[in-house]
Amino acid sequence: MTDTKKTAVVFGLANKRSIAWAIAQKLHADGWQLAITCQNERLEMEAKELIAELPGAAGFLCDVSSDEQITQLFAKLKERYGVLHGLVHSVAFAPEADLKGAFVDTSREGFRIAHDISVYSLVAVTRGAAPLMTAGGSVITMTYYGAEKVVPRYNVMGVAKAALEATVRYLANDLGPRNIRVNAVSAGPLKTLASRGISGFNEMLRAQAERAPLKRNVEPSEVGAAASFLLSDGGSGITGETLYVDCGSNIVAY
Ligand code: NAD
Ligand code: 0WE
Repeated sequence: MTDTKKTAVVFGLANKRSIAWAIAQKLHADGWQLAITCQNERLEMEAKELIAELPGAAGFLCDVSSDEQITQLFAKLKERYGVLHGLVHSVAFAPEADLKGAFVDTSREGFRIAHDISVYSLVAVTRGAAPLMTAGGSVITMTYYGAEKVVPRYNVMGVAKAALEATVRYLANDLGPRNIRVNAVSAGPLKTLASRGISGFNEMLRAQAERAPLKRNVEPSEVGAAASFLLSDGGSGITGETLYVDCGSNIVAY
């Protein structure tokens, strides 16, 4: 039976609030076999307990800034699963100093790191996964509205997300002939490790809910559901797209 299951690798699990966790839970409920990766040993402790909640799921370590770790991970996945059908990229990082103050003050190193971890990593892991996606595949990444409109303090991450959305289109064009689809999910603001430290984040959530056509903030489970749709056969005609899961916020001016 297990070899009739589709297999996906998920990048970006840190804790129970991670978007990667909401996506993994939904994929597991849909019957996917999961390989879930985590950045380092420090985060692995908590991640392991979560992964244990999903029977059949396995945990791996992979720092996406390392080509060597990416190569080793996909060698392990090839050995264990043979074929991959899905990939979830839910990873971003910019140095804290570059997510405050003015964008014009972004350091060369902060710009490089933000783009390396948040954008290039999608290219690197997709290249690693593609040879295993011999029956076609679906890749998704997580983006945010700050890619297209200025969000105060999102700064270099906004520029990185713009590059990420363009990267999705170029990857989709490259891999389409192999029936590998590549899409982005643009989530409305959610309370996670990556957003908790942002000053004024609660105020942002409140203002966003008021403006949104659905008059509320998005739930992690709704992001998980959209991700599972794009990974499923239901998404078979969709590639290179950015799908908004934001209670409609992006369609209104104010
Ligand atoms: P999170 O902190 O739970 O997830 C970010 C993950 O990136 C963490 O698991 C972290 O370990 C991982 N990561 C960072 N550097 C890494 C590296 N070098 N190697 C491997 N992994 C690394 O926060 P989240 O909010 O779940 O973020 C997930 C994705 O969703 C990000 O791309 C983020 O930009 C995006 N997103 C978040 C929101 C939001 O409001 N929280 C909204 C839209 C999009
Ligand atoms: O993509 C993100 C957050 C990404 C992120 C968060 C951090 C905080 C801790 C990347 N790098 C770091 N580095 C750290 O040191 N989001 C979409 C959430 C988010 O972050 C914001 C937001 C929103 C929304 C930052 C400023 C303004 C709005």
